[in-house]
Amino acid sequence: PAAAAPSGGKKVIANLFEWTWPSVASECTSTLGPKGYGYVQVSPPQEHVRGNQWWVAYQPVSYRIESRKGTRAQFRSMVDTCHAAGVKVIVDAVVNHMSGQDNGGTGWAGSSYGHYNYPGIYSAQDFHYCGRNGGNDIANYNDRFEVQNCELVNLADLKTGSDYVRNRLAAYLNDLLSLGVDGFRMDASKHMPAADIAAIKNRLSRPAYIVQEVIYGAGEPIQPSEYTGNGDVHEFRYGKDLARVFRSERLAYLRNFGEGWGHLPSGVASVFVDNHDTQRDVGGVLTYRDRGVYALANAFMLGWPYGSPTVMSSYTFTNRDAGPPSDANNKTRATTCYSGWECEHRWPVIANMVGFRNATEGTGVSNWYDNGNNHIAFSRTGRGYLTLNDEDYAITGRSYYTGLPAGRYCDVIHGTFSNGTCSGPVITVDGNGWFSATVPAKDGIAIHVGARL
Ligand code: AAO
Repeated sequence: PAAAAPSGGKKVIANLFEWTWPSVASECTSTLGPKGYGYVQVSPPQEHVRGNQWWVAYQPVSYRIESRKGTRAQFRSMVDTCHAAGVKVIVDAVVNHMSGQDNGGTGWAGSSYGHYNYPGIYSAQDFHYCGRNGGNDIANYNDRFEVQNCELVNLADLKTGSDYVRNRLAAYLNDLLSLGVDGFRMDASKHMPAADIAAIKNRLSRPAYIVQEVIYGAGEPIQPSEYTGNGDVHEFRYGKDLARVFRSERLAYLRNFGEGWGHLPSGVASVFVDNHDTQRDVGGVLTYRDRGVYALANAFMLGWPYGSPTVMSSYTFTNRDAGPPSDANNKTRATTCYSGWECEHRWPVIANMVGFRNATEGTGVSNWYDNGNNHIAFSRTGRGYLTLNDEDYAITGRSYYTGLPAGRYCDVIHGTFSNGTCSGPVITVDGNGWFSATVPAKDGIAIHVGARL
């Protein structure tokens, strides 16, 4: 399904949520490329309704590439810059609906529109009107018809079953492909039948990576597994389960994390510790607010061979609707990390574990060890070794069997490897594949063949 994934396996995605195009471009060059990220996922680029909230981007008004994130020229230049840095670009594609404004208005780039009228693009006949719940809104997720024919929070629901709408949506996506885009996150996929997404995908001018947003809901009739024929699907259970394990259960339970937990098949699962919705609306996931534990959870995700991982990059917020820090509106200046922008993708543990992921791609897990509680360790056969200690105490002086070639390895949890040197502790693996070390409380050690001295 993921026909356009780069050879040698799927690469790590950084989700630069709400970053402007010039900011994304400079981050590709300075950080994403050098750290080995394979993709950047960017916020919806089409013209949207006006407002300061982040979610205005999810209310399309036209398909002009003209938005708070930047102009078409800036978008194109960003794609080119990221490609030059070895980073592919995934666009958050809002194709299920248009705006949710009852009285219409003027879009970001000046296009006027009505709730069910987008001049030159869509008119009244192109939308669903389900006539339920005192209007057209979805109320009952246990009703398939309603979820796919009513409106998600008042957003004018496109008739994705019609040829006209399919062609128009494909034209938008093909325009993005012509600008060099490599893939799409299909927003609100649950609200479109899988066959409609397939029909749009079939109209694309070339293969593209597809990942669909279908939030798993226990007992709901529409299941994530229905969509795997089109490409990858976000596995929302992953972040929820991982948070529960770190917060109130035992890391030892992770030994079969993924399919063994009823999650989607690894080859089609898109996973993350949190995303822009879960960090706001669904209690219980780990986020940047959890600092060190969040870094450890991401280290596990990147170290564990299940699914295709996305690293979330957020901005600090207290109000769920609040847009990003002010420099998002300044399209000429780079986003400033650590001043309102959390930049989790730059946190040393997370960024260095991207290198671990790349160095261990395609290998399985062996030499699993756990203490029955919150200390775990495993090899990525012949390529790397990760141990995490989520106990409240240090594990001192234990020996670990890695099966790795003898040598001196950079501990990439505590140091960065570059130009043959390690800025942190060096782990020595002996001729039999063992090393001894102390793992502090709430900490870890990671070594891999790509960071060997
Ligand atoms: C804004 C205003 C609205 C206003 C609207 C129109 O907030 O008041 O009516 O404008 O003017 C984003 C924002 C919205 C914003 C919207 C448009 O989040 O606040 O509305 O832009 O600007 C469902 C969908 C899923 C969707 C999610 C938010 O299935 O596709 O709702 N996510 C995407 C984007 C999201 C975006 C949109 C879609 C729209 O990622 O950012 O909205 O483009 C259950 C169901 C899920 C359902 C959730 C929430 O999930 O299973 O399908 O998601 O409920 O309704 C546990 C359960 C799980 C449950 C979950 C959450 O995990 O296991 O079943 O909790 O409760």
